[in-house]
Formats: sequence, structure tokens, C-alpha cells
Amino acid sequence: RSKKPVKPTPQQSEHVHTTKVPCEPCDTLSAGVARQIRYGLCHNEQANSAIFDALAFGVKEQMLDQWRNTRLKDNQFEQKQVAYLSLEFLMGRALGNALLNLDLTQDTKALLTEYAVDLETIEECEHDAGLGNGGLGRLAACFLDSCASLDLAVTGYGIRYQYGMFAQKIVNGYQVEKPDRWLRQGNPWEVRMPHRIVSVPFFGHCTSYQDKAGYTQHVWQDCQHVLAVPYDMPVPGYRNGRINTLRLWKAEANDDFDLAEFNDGDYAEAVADKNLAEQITMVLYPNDASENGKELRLRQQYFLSSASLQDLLTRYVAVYGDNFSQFSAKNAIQLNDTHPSIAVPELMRLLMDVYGLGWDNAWQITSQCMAYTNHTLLPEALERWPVSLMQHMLPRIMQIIYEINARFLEQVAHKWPGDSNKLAAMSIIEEGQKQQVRMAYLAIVGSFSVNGVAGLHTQLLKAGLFNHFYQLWPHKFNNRTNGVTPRRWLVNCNQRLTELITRHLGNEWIHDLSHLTALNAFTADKAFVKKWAEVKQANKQVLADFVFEQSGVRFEPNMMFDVQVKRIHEYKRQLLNVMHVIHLYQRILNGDTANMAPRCVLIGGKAAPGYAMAKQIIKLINNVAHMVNNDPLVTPYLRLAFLPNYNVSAMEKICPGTDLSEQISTAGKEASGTGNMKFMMNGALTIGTLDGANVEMIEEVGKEHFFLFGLTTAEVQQLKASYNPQTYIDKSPALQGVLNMLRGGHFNLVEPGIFDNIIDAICDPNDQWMLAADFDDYCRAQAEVSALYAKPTQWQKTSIRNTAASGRFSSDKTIEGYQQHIWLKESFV
Ligand code: GL9
Repeated sequence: RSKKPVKPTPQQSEHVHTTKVPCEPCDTLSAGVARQIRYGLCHNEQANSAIFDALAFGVKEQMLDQWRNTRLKDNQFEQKQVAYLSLEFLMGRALGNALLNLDLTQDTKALLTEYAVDLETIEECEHDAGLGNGGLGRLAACFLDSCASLDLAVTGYGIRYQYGMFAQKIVNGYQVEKPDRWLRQGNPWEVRMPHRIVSVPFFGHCTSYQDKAGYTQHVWQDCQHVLAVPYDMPVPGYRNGRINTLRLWKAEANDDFDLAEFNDGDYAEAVADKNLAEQITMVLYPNDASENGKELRLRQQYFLSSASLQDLLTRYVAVYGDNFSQFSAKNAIQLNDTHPSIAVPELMRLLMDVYGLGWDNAWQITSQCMAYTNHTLLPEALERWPVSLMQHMLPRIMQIIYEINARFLEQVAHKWPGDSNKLAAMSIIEEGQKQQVRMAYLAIVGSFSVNGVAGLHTQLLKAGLFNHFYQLWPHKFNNRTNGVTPRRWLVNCNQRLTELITRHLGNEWIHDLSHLTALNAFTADKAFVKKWAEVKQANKQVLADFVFEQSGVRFEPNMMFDVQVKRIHEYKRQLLNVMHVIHLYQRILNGDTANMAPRCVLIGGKAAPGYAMAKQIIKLINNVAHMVNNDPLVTPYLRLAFLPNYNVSAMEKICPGTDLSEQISTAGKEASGTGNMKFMMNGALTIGTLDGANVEMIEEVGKEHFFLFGLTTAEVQQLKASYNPQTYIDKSPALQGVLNMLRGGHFNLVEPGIFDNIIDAICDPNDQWMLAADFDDYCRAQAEVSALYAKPTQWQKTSIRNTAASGRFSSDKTIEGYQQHIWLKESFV
């Protein structure tokens, strides 16, 4: 039943190089690329895609020695090992980032002259690794870059989805989803690791027996096993010799999966049926901030959690054998939202059923390793799984959850004697018509750390959603404000600005972004301000070309570029943005263009395929764009484009060329935001609400350099019970104008009625997003934006101040916080 752990074979320390000294690569990059071209069996070695492949293989080859050294070193557990468990890693392209971090960009540019092609052209051949939905998945990717760059032993564990985030096409103004077969041309970065395959159980049933010592032992039997095959991707640190690993699991059928059952002679049928197992890692669920609720999703979650923990345990046992006393000192497991929170009972199961530990010991270890990050307060995103489903799919796990809950509720009863409401409110099992497992509560109970992702968000978690838990365990709660990696989001995507900054500050700022504050002094330097403006202008031209190529709309670089790109969601209020565009359009038609700075408004983002309202908003944007862009009286003042298929590589072109960043969510709804930080780093000014990390951006840059508007979180909460949009409409001629134009069918003459839902939503007293309440103040702030844009020098100085103040939002800072306050936390109360 239980595997006897093997005694470790001591690592040969003389084979281990220190990570600071890069070892000699076997040969040069150019020789490697030439070899790949020559022996790569490409049908056409002159094709750019063939050159990309050869280059990527060549660059990977340059990493192999350092990658191996990093692994050997980490396998000795000198430093605490961290596993970052996430159902999403939105990596984007890898080439530019790898070249930058390995300091191979110049060499590559030189060698590509031999092939008569430039680096940008080759970079465009790489398909985005779109294994995530949005902020949550991209955060995981930024964290991996920072961990490697800070020389931390952090492994990302995720799923190798065959189909990533769908590609978005726009047809007649509507979103159409196309499958994303990102692996079709192969993935030059990955390495299949067949010697690290593990097996994950599903279904079956539980029995128990008394062992010789009189203890009850549990057995999960007659399960179906699915193989988890790791595919590793290298994560190079910034010029420090460390290459960390992103380990992505692929599901494959076990050879004895169900052949027996099909043993009626139809071998081919039986083999074909193995597809069932392989479905687990077929597709990423494309829901942003809403629960999936599908059985296959739970299978993905358990598959990732079990495979990753088995991998972790194997590594540990190789050094320490069956002595688990060091386990929690040597391992931390960060749960990226509740998606992998089934890792809590799974680690209990592995420690007890496979390694033979008792409950108390296993619980001590588990609850001292696990740390949980919450990413949203939206109730629709809180995961709950039916007990019946879990019972059926994971019977042993359900048994363990019941036991965790029983012991936990004893603590609750002890803290609040006789308070049965507390018991019901805090129970991991939600009672009711159908019992459900509350995954967030399971994560909190099983973790030593619970963090929110911005100051305001963490406050709201403590005061609201998790208040009972905060009262019970205040010491578990902490804030770790999100950040973004300055390598991808400034150095690599905005080379012009990087050169300008480096010419004046040197290059230490790339290691420590707080050095950017030195830019403030240059607001007094006319020549510098002029150069700053020239860089923005050049970046705007690049963005204008991209927008034209993608959407057919011409943007004019001397107009203001006003941008909102992110997932389409009501709480993010793309609708408020369009309402403002309609308002400007109306003013222009009325000849009222006084003090109106000419703008090009760009909106981009994907709607979850099942989110009807979000899809209607996309249609509205496209229809308004059609009217605006085809009226020559309007286009000198206003243009609007919807950018199809917004993704990581699109953002790399967008944020350097943006003047104004729209961060306009209803206060209290956006946990943090990270796009806001990318824009700020690249010198955009922000119009936004007091929400998420905007609050901290204002602290850094000063409210006089930020266009703040709208209700506060407290005001939103207060207003909720008595909200009446009509009172705002009555007071606002501008809002009346917008609603009248929508009602009149101005934007949907040939499709009557299609925007009725949207109009109703704005006027609905139950409108949680309070569009009508914030509209006038939004227009007021937009007028201030226009006024400042009319003073180019002042605008540019404010732009410089924004970049200067963005240092706090480097994910290096964020990760230092995780390391110091979570992963290395020595004693647990
Ligand atoms: C999110 C929040 O909505 C964002 O405000 C936050 O910046 C990111 C990262 O912490 O997490 N939570 C969440 O569910 N999503 C977020 O973007 N959505 C997805 O990406 C799935």
C-alpha cells in the first residue's frame, strides 16, 4: 500500500557551480543557431518561422548548463524551496525576455544580419503562451521573472493546456472565439521530463482497516490513474546565472487505464477511450473572475495539485528520506487563488496514506507550508464544489476535508462558545439544499498566511468577506500589493524610453526600480522633457500602425491616445468609457468643441464566452466606433477603435504609446489591477477611481498628478440600499443626452433593440456598478485631462513624474515582500 521512501543519494557537490558564475556555454549562440538551421529539418530554412525556431532552440541551448546547475543546487535544499501553484501562467512570448535576461540581445541582432532579417520580425513569429485569462495569470508570470532575478528557488507549477486563451475575432462588431492551438508549430522552449512522471488517482472508493499498532488506516482503492507528464520551461533570471523552472503538467492515459474493462477484444476502441484521461489538460477555462463549476475544472485543479505535491515530496525525500521534520522549514507552497486549494487535503493524504504520518504531524506540516493569495472580492468568483461531486471524484479527499472541518469547528466553538451562527458561517462545508465545499475557507484554515493583493483589497477582506477568520487568526492576514516586472514592461517593451533613462541615470534602476525617483529632477531640464516627448511620439506612431493593422482605424499620433485594455467586465466599466465617448461625439455634432483635446480612444479585451452583457458591450463599442470614425466632421476631434484579440504581446506595443490610462472600476471591486502599473511605468497619466492599487499609485505620484473621480468604496456601500439612477439622470444634461442617443437607436439603426439591455442596466436601481452616479464626475475629470493635454510641457512633466513614482510597483518589490513576510517566516503562532 505505502511506498517505502528511498534513502537519498547524496548530491556530488563538486558538480555544483555557484549560480553567480555563469559557466561556459558549449559553443556560441551563432554556432548553435547555424546548427539548428542546418539540422533542424525545416522545409524552408529561409522562412522567418524557421529562423525563429532555430534561434529559440539556440537560446535554450545556451541556458541548459545554468539550468542544470540551478536544479542541482536547489535539490540540496540549502535555501527554502517555494512552489507557486497556479492554474494560470500568462507568459506571452519568451524570446525577447530571454535575450534581455541572458544579455544576448546584441549578439542576436548581429547574427541575424547574416540571415538578412531583424530581431523584431523574428520575435513576431513567436506565438503567445496564453495559458491564463488576465491579471491573475499575468501576475504569476511577472512573479516568476522576479523570483529568478532575485535568485530565489521558486518553481512555478501549472498546466500545459493544449488550447490556451481563445483568439478573439470581431465579426460584424460581435466577438467570435477561435481556438488557440498554440502548440501546433511545437514549443521550442519546453523540455519533456519523462523520468519525473507521476500518477494521479480519481474516482474509486475508500475503505479502512486497523493496522498492527491499532491505528486506523485509510485506503483509496479501485481508482483510475492518470499520468501527469511534466514539461519544463526555463525561467532565466536577469543576468545572474539562475534559471528557474516553470513545470507544466500534461495528462496522459495510464497504459492499464481501462484496457481490462474493454477486454472484449476491441483493442482499438479501448485505446481510443484513453482520450478521456487526456481531456484534463485540453483547454483553459476562459472565465475571468467568475466560477467555472464544471466537473472537468475540478479534475484540472486536483490533477495540478496532486502532481505538483508528489513532485515536491519526491525531491524532499531524495535528500531527507522519511524524516519530515524539516519539510515545512524547507518548503513553502503559495496557492494562487483558491484554484489549487485542494492541495491542502491532498498534502494531508500524501503525508498520511503514502508516507505514513499521523494526522497531527501531517496537519502541522501542511498548515505551516501553505499560503493563500486571494485575488477578488466578487462573490461570483468564490469557488464552491458540491460535496456529492467531490465524494464521487475524490472520495478520500472528501473524507479528509470533513475531518479538517470537524477539528476546525472545535476551535470556532472554543473561541465563541455557544455561537451556532458562527459555526454555520465559518464551516468549510456549506449546508443547504446541496452541501458545498467552500474552497476559500479550506484555503484559509489550511494556510499560515492569507494575503490580499493591494492595501484597500486586504482591508476589505479583513473587514468583510473573511472577517470571522480575521478575528480568529489576525496574524495570518497580510497585504502584498501586486507588481509587474520592469524587464518585460519597461526595458524590453519600451527600448526608446529605457535608453533615455539609462543615459541619464545609468542602469542600476533595472535592478532597483526605486532609483527612478531620480527622474523627478529632470522635469526642470527642458532638453530632457523634449526628449521624453519625442520618445512618446515615436511610440505612438508604432501603436498607431498596430491599431490600423489590427482594426483598420487610423490613429493620429498628435491626438491624445486614451486607452482601456483589460478583460471586458461590467465592474471594470468599459461602458462608462463608451458613454463618455458618446458624450464627446454629441458635443462635436453640436459644434461644441471648446477646450476639447483631440483624442483617439482605444478599447480592447476579451469577454468570457458565456458573459452575454460583456459581449453586448463589445458590440456597442464597435457600433459607436463605426459612427464616430466615418464622420469626417468628427474624426479631427475623436476616433474610437476596438482592438481585437488583446493579449500580452499586444500590451507590449500598447503601453509605451499610451498617453492616458483608464482605470475606472467601481470602487471596491478591482482587487488591485496590474495594467494600471504597466501604463504608469511607461509614463501614461491615469484617470481612475479610488480602487485597488490606484490608491497606492496616488500615494506615490501625488493626487495632483492623477485624475481621480468617482464614489469611494464606503460611498458605494452606503448608497447601495437607496441607489436611484434617475436622480443622477435628472441632474445631468450630459447623461440625458447619451441615454437619448442610445434610445434613439443612433448606433443600431439596422439592428433595433440590441442595446436595450445596456440602457436598462444604466437605469436600473440594482445597478451594482453605479454608472449613472459616477458619470458626471468622470466627465469632469476627463475635461481636466483635456485641459492638461493642451499644455504639452506640463503634460510631459506629469508623465515623467508618473514613471518616476512607479518604482514601488516593480514585482521585485512585491516578491521581496513574499519572501520576507511569508516564505521565510520562521515561527508560526
Ligand atoms: C484578479 C483581479 O481582478 C485583479 O484586480 C488583480 O490585479 C489580479 C492579480 O492579483 O487578479 N483576480 C481575478 O480573478 N482576475 C484578476 O485579474 N481575473 C483573472 O485574471 C482570472
